[in-house]
Amino acid sequence: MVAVLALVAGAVIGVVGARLGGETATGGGLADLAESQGFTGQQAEAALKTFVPPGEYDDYYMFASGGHSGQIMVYGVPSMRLLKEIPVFTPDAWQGYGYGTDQGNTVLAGGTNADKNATELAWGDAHHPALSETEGDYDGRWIYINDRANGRIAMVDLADFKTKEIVDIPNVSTSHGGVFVTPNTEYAHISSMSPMPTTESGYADLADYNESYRGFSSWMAIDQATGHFDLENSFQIELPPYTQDLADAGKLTSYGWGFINSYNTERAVGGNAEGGDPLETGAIAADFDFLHIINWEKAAEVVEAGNFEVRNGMRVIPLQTAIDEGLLYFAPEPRNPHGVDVSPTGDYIVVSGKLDPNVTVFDFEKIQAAIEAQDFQGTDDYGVPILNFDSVVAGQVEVGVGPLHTQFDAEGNAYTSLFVDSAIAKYTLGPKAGVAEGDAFKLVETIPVHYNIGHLVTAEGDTVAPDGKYMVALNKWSLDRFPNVGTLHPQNFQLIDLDSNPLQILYDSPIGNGEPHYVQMIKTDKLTSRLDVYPPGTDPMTMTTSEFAVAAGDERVERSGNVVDAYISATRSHFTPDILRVTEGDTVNLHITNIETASDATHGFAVPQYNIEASIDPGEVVNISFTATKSGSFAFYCSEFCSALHLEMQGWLLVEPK
Ligand code: RUQ
Ligand code: CUA
Repeated sequence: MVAVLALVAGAVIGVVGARLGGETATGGGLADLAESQGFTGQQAEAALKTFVPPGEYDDYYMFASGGHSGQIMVYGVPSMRLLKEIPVFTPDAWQGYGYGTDQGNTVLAGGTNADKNATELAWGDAHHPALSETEGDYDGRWIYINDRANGRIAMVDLADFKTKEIVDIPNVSTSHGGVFVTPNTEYAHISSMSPMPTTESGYADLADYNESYRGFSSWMAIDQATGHFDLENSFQIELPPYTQDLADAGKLTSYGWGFINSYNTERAVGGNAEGGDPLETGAIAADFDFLHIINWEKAAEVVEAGNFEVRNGMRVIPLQTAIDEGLLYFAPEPRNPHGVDVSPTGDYIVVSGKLDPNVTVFDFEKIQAAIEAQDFQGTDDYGVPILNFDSVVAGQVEVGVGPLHTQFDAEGNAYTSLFVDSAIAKYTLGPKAGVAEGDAFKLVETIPVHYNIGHLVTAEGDTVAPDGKYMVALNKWSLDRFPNVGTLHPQNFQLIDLDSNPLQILYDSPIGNGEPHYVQMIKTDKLTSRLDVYPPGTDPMTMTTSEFAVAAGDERVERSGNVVDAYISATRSHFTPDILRVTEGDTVNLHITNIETASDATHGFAVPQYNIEASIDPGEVVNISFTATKSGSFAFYCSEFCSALHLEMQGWLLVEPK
């Protein structure tokens, strides 16, 4: 299909009609069809470039953060078809996540850590997804995503597209854009956004902000066999109380290093009703904030050598130790920066400032030389050395108003979203990205998008080998682009053809859920660990055979005092046993095995009045524990339309009154 599209790309519609016309039922009618629909040649071309014929697959998966919905949405590119929503921080009834199953409930509860005095959290603000990598390239094993609201991080297993773990990050309360994985997924990084008191009570008055509040850069070690977080081998680096924002990992030449933007290095705390200025006024007072430059490889050695403190169960390198050991440096960056993105070769670190029309490109080699030569312009108030700006900058490009985030292609170009201008700027990087000296750091073109773009993504754009081909603009406003659906408008993903010259928008995709923040795009065929069907009796939480699995013929109910354990099988179109008799007040443990082996033969399990709903995929074992608090006769049923006799797939939970 791609070859056909490549053939027709750039052709005028008449040529398209001539080439394909003989094969179509409309007989030479493509040009006529386009004309009768009122399409321009360019629009007809765009339709052909995004069309994926029924039954064929997209070239890419796009994993989009779901924002307050707490989910990850999976799209196909270039069709922009929504393939799935993976529930992460919020319950999802269809997938039985958070409605009574031990698996879903345990994962969701994983983030409600006592050290924050958190009450049970029923939502998360899913922000920045990070696909796992091997040698700086997506490997399709896992995806990590943070909860901006509550400072948590989750792991989704791409074998079955299910959330397997949520952890609460000690010493961190909120986390915005500081998520990335290191090039071999040694660590998933997450930094704090708003600094928090380091006092024992977790409280300190804002008058003590400078002394008591601190930020943290967290390096969550990843178990290479399972993708789970390995808290014992994780560590944090204490940071000054600035607002640490977007972050990215060094790669290739800058392997072993990480970069975090910051703003509000002024340490404004607001107080506009207490005689002070609003936070925004104080936070933009200085001309420069600080790019944090962190040597994580060396930090891991410092921790291994025992040079850390344990705070709230986490190994922490205190700020002074980080300075003494040469783990942390600052470079000035134009005020209130937003995105920081490392180029594919790892040589350039691109910073965009919300309030500066330029992107500033730092050179990693120059940073290393400046550190070596102690080429500092001073230190910040906490003693962190600040590198000389002029010594570490490779170039600046004036791109437009409100630059936010940057992505890359394979030809040495960078693409930066412009929020205020509602546009994307394409420009060249420098010689280390293969650009001739005379062409370096020049604006190539700007394409308008609709409207108020936040992030953008190019195919495999965060790897050492971006594909180019497609770019998606993640627009916060859609305004007039779609028929009115009320006062809350959808957001708008716009697919852009990176091979067209000038850049061309191919497709508008309204997003009726959200709000999406960052997305990543990976080649479909890289997800080699994908399961189609679980091996019989699998517990998805461990991906091993469940101790509660049953085979056909082994179904049984065991009682011990007031505890009832039922081992149930599900197959088209019955549960065995299909009558469960318990007494009011009993503890009921249901262990349901879907004994089907056929792909897609999923059954549901819903119990009226008990808020129980499970999805049991073929081969899967689901455990449901509850107390039979309500007496009565409850007709449980399979909630997935599984077969011709799906409606007959029901049974009785009889709770006899005490
Ligand atoms: S950053 S509100 Cu991803 Cu532009 Cu977030
Ligand atoms: Cu099983 Cu419906």
